[in-house]
Parts: sequence; C-alpha cells; structure tokens
Amino acid sequence: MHVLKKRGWELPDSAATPENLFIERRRLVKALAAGPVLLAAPALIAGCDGDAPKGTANAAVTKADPSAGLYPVKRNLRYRVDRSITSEKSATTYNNFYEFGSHKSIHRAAQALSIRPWTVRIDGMVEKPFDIAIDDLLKKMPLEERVYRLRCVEAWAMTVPWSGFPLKALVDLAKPLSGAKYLRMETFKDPDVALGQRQHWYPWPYVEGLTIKEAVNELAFIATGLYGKPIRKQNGAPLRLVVPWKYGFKSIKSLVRLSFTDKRPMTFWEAIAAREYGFWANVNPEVPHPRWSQARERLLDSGKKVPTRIYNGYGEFVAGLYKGMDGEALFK
Ligand SMILES: Nc1nc2c(c(=O)[nH]1)N[C@H]1C(S)=C(S)[C@@H](COP(=O)(O)O)O[C@H]1N2
Ligand SMILES: [Mo]
Repeated sequence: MHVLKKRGWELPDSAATPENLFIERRRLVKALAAGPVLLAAPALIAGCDGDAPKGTANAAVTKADPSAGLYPVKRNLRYRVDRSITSEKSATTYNNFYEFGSHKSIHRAAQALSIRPWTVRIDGMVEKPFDIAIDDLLKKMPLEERVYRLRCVEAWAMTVPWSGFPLKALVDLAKPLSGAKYLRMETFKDPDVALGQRQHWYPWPYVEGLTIKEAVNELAFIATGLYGKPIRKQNGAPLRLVVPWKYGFKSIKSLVRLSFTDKRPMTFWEAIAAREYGFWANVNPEVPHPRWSQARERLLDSGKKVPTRIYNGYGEFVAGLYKGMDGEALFK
C-alpha cells in the first residue's frame, strides 16, 4: 500500500459535501442546454449534511410486512465492531436514496415504494435465468444478524445491525457460468413513485457492481432486515447490498435484478462522475476525494469525528482480494 502525503488542495473534513452537489449543477447546465426542463429546485440545495435527524420511522409499515415474523435473527459474533451502535432513529431518518430525492430526509417520500409483490430477476451468465419472489427467496436463505460499520464517501459513518444473508448464498443459488467475472446489480425504476427518478439527467436505474470474487467474499451481505425488523423502505427494502469495506454508494438498495457478466458494469456514480466515484470505491483515509479529505469521518448521533481506517477496518477479510492491484483507482 502506498502512502500519500496530504496535498495543498486537499480540503478539511468540514468541506465534505453531498455526493451530488457539484454534479447536479453540472448536469443541470447540460440539461438546460438540451432544452426546456421541469426544474427540480430542491436538488440544488446543499448542506443537508450536519442537520439533526428529523422525523420518526414508520412503524405501521413494519407491521404490515409479511416477513416481520422472521426477525430478529441470531447475531453472528464473528463480525465485531469497536463502536457503539447508531440509534435506529438516525439510521432510518438520515439516508441517501436518490430515487426519492437528493437530500438526507427522504424517509417519508420512500414510503411510496410498494415492496409486495417484489420479484428479483437473476440473469446473464448463469445456468438458467430465473425470477424469484422476495418471500420465497427469504425462505431459502440462511438469515443472520451482523453488526457492520458503514462509511459514506461524504465522510459520515454509522454502525448498524443488519439482518440478511451472505451474498454468496444468492450467488450459489444463481449458479453462474465459469466465464462470469462480475455481478451487476440494479435498483427498481418507477418514476411514478420515486420522484427523484424524474430528474432525468441521472442515469436511472441505479446500478452497482462487484467482481465475483468480491461478491463471494464472506463480508458481502444482502440485508433484508435492520434493528431486528424488516428493513425500512428508506434503507433499501426489501433487499439491499451491504459491502462494509467500500464507500456506502456501493451498497445498492431495493434490488430487482442481479446479472452475471464477463464485462465490468458501468455503475450509476461512475457514469455521472468517473473522476470522483469509481468502480472499486474501497475505503482509504489516505486517498482524498477530489473535493475533500477522507482522513476522518463524522459519527451519526454524536457528531464526533474519528479517524477513517483502510478498508473501513475490514482489511483482514478483504485486503487479499486486491493483491498486486495497488493504485489509487482501487480507492475512489
Ligand atoms: N438505489 C440506491 N442505492 C443507494 C443509494 C441511492 O441513492 N440509491 N445511495 C447509496 C449511498 S451514497 C449510501 S451512503 C447508502 C446509504 O444507506 P442508508 O441510507 O441505509 O444509510 O446507500 C447507498 N445505496
Ligand atoms: Mo454515500
């Protein structure tokens, strides 16, 4: 691992801005140049970062969920953290889910998403493509709870108890062909309920990807629950990826499709700003974002700033994946 020196242009932590701020200005200018558009003014409001969490989580929705009886599940103590668990209120009211708006308070808007029926498509380089309904999938998968840390590229962090299953179990179910090298994942697209998807200068649907090796790493997890309950819509119900050693934008929400491929997928954020958000996105405090430092992170709840760790502290599990691949591209 190379060590980078702090550079003159590197900004202090306090300068970290929402992922979209600069991009939206740029894309908006492009969109305006292309002809008349309906302006989504709130998209240009910056500085949500740092606001106190607002509102309450939606209990009624949780009760109606047919998977509610499955939780809580047993915690897997192999994955330990040295931080206190973030309050449920913060984790469910301070979110990034651009489908519902490009600010942190999308939790109410996200309730418009209907999560039953919900079908996941498995296709591409697999023995036989198939669709599976979420409740059938939940019956087949080995559910457990894992407390993981999550580090957003915007330099805030939380520590939460996800419930769900190792992504490897889903890869095994899919039976990929030996030539498959990448797993491409896709979020639903429905601009009628997800009003953020009317911001047409974004490349909807949200797409993310991992190498198959990353996907079958023991840490890669599909969350279907959070805090011992079905996962809330704002956190990516009914199923979302969690890859704790990478920046939060890799942990794609509300999945409808997983495709196996031999080509590296173009991801949502890479398509928007490849200079800033790459395919690998492994956490590294020594590689600054082009517009701010990644050296420290702000903990939700306390607001305390603490040092960020290489691979978000999960190097013992994942550093081996990147042997011989040293370079800054791995860390943005
Ligand atoms: N489909 C989708 N997935 C997404 C996002 C998004 O906007 N859309 N935001 C990502 C980002 S930037 C982060 S930091 C995490 C936030 O997850 P949380 O709201 O559950 O904390 O979700 C990620 N997954
Ligand atoms: Mo993020």
